[in-house]
Amino acid sequence: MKLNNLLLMAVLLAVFACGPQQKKSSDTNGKETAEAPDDKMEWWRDARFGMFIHWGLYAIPAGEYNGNKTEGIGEWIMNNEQIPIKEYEKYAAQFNPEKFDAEEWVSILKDAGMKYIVITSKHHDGFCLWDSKVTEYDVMDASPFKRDILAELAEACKKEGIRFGLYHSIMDWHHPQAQAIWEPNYNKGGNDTVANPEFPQYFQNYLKPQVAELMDNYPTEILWFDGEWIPAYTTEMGKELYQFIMEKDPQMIVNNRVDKGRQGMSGFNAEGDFAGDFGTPEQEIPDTGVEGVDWESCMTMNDTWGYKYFDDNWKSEETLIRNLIDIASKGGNFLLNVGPKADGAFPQASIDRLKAMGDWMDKYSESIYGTTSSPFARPDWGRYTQKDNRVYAHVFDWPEDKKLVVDASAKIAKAWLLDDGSKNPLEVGMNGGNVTVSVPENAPDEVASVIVLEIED
Ligand code: FHN
Repeated sequence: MKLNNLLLMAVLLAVFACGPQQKKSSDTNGKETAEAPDDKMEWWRDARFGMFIHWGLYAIPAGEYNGNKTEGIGEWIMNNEQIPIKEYEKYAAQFNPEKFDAEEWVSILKDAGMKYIVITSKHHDGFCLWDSKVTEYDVMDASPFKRDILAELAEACKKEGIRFGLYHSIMDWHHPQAQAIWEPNYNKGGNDTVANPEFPQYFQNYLKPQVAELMDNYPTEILWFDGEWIPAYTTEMGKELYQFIMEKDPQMIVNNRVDKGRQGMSGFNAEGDFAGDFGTPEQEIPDTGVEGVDWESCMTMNDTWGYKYFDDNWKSEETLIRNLIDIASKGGNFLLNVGPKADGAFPQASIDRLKAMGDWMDKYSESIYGTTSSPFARPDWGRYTQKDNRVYAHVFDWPEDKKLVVDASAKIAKAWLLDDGSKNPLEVGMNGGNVTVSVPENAPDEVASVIVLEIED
């Protein structure tokens, strides 16, 4: 392994030596117990690939307010276009997604090879996609739709064996005890300047009761918090909220944004004892993972999380497939976002990309599900993943001389093309001091072909 990678690994290990991703758990008194059994993360690690959904009132303006196309991400339109609360609330009366079909969403997700879903129960704008008992600012009371979206989606997931997760924003621009004192002192960048002195009451009497509703009323297995960066929210609150969740369900998987450890978009925890079960790099893939540290890169397909009708900057199918492989090669999960339209339909561009990812996964999911990070240095031609005594070589750049140079440390017992069901062996030899695998002239897959390297015991 190159020196710079060793140095990076040493730095990351030092930073995460006591990080919560080290599978620590707290007993009921909040004291750290010994290494907790790691069963709760097992299915999540094996899954490797999930769907993020950002959906809410912001899909109605879809990026435009008063004729102005907002420059920021779609779900921030209330803040970025300084829409007064009473004005924004009017979108609730328009929220009637007649094309919403939970089973269709889950069918698209499952066909793409995704194993879990994380949907916005409530984003920063405060509007709830379920029938909350602590507010009427929800789909059941404030909109003509009057259907429990989370319940319908959870049921559809259960039918298809898809794990159900919920995003929940700590920051809340609607609740009078949470929002910064922003009207008329409206500010850009959310309510992160003037902390509301009543935020502790919001935390105890609104945020925690809503989290309890999301745990009690739905088969929730992941809680994905966000909006934790505001000064009003403290690390003491973060640890209290994590403990509250663990006491209700110790199997619940909770991201590191429940506390204050996240370091911006890098998503990994700073040094120190912060709560949370996995790191959350956002719109980026870390250069390397860290053994024993769970993490998940969340990314958009274009540039926005919530739907914007004019955001056509879509990533290619090749980029999305190779991102999944790159992330898995580093031992991470990929949470890929869809921003449904106001009518409840997925954008066609999202559907097309998910179909292409599913076609690739139909052939090669064995090299993604249940794998761990590469045992070898990153090759120039692609990425490796590993599962037991098999190393999967994902070849982006097919060798013109039909000789794939593999890691010199690889002791290969047998090699074959993953999509060759008969496992016809490929010739393994030495070529100019390199270990090589002889491959056919044409790559089986133009985006990423996979060769199985069975490693000698
Ligand atoms: O502010 C949010 C943003 O709207 C979006 O939800 C992303 C997705 O992880 N998280 C926050 C920005 O870090």
